[in-house]
Amino acid sequence: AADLARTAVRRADHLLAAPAPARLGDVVPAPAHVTPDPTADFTLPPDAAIRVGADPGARAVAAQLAALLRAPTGYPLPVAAATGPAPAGPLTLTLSGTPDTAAPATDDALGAEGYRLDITGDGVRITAGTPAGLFHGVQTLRQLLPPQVESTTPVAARWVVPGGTIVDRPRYAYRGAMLDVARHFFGVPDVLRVIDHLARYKLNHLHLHLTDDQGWRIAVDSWPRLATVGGATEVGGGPGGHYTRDDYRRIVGYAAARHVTVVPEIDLPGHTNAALVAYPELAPGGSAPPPYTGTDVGFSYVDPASERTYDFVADVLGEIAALTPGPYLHIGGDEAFKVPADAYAGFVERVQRIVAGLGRTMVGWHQVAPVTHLPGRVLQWWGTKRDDPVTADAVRRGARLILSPGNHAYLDMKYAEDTPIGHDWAGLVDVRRAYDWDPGSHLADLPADAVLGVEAPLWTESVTTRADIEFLMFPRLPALAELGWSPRATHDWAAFRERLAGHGPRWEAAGITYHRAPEVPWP
Ligand code: TNX
Repeated sequence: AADLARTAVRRADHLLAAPAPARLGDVVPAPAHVTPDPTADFTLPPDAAIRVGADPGARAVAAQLAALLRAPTGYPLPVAAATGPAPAGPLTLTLSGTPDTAAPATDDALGAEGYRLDITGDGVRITAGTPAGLFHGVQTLRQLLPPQVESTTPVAARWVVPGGTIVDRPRYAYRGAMLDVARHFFGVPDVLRVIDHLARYKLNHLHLHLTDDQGWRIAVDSWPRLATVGGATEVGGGPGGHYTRDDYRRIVGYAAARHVTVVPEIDLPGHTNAALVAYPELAPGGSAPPPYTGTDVGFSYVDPASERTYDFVADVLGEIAALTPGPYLHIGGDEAFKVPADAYAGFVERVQRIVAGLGRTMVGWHQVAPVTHLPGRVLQWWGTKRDDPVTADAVRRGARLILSPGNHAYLDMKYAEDTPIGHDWAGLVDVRRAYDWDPGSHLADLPADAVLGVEAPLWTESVTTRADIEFLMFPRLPALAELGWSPRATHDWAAFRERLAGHGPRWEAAGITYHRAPEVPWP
């Protein structure tokens, strides 16, 4: 009865709330092309059906759209097979043509992830060359519905979407976030929820920092003590934990269903204290260090002079690659302060051949830049300056970049002096700072096409709960997502903060914790 009463109150609240129709351009990340038609708003009728063709990927997106809408509307929303060349709406998903991934971002070339959204008085049609494009189109449609669409229980609302056409595709192919599950361990449900957050803002890569001094978080059959011993610690002395192979498969599968690619990181040769506790034979000198639960960096490393180390690397990366469908293996490479430069270079060169032998592309933090390297290598740049000659030189030698400037993209930086968790070594990163930089021109002496994309890392030395994760991600993750997706011509802080403000009620309805940043005009 108490539940019913609460539901009744909630319904009444929503009926009283002034209807705030979204404008067609009120989308984060900002779409490439928006053509509103105020005469063509569409209202979802209770008997609406979703039409979709035979392609299994498209049908999966239709099922996701139905699930998204059923919860708040209470409508049945059957998914019906489209018959004939022009299936009748009101909600239609169409997979059209072949994706032309090489074409420039024009209206008629939607590329691998673009979509077209047509809203008229009669219905809504999403057209794309790929299921990923349809999925991104659904995320846009979701934002154009009233905020109550985020409710997980039925609410009374008028389900109106603004009329017009959006034609949209991303600026960069790589748009990601990183979660450090090593400093503090986060279980599968928390990771799946982070994937939902990424998908909502059209981010398409989840980088999992799986190993560090304080914990090893993934089961490896050939070296079982890595997880059972190396996984049993975390910052602050908590119990830690690790993913079984099935856990990891579940994460990868859930991500794939949301068009998110998992990028696993095994941090080498430094940041390896947990591995050394589990297997002292990997340590220089061969003796086990004590487990580490503090927050210093740079003191540990696997012995680059020992053949056993390369057996370990090949076994671990082989097993991880077998579980990971995506093209990337991230080998870390940061802050190996105790390893002399030539030994470090030799180690990274050998590891990158192991990665290439597994048919994967190596990603490393930009500390690997000076090393000679195989074609296609990706560097993740986390500097705080506007120029980096060593990285620029690596780019001239063929490397490509993922940009994660610490003073703009790091989600573990505090928003302000009084932010209760987080770091400040790269400065304070408020929402404006997270938004006001241009990946295309941020680093000097780089050709624009060297930039593969952007990523927002979240290190978790001070992050212990799901609410902590969300508090640091929202609203900075949407800011980063817009830099990765939207054409530079749409970049405008004043407009962005208005659009962002409209997401506060959505996050509240979805139960997402966020920082009510003072520079955003929340309703
Ligand atoms: C530097 S950024 C690190 C991490 C820390 C982080 C804290 C990078 C590649 N390494 O080990 O967690 O600073 O902000």
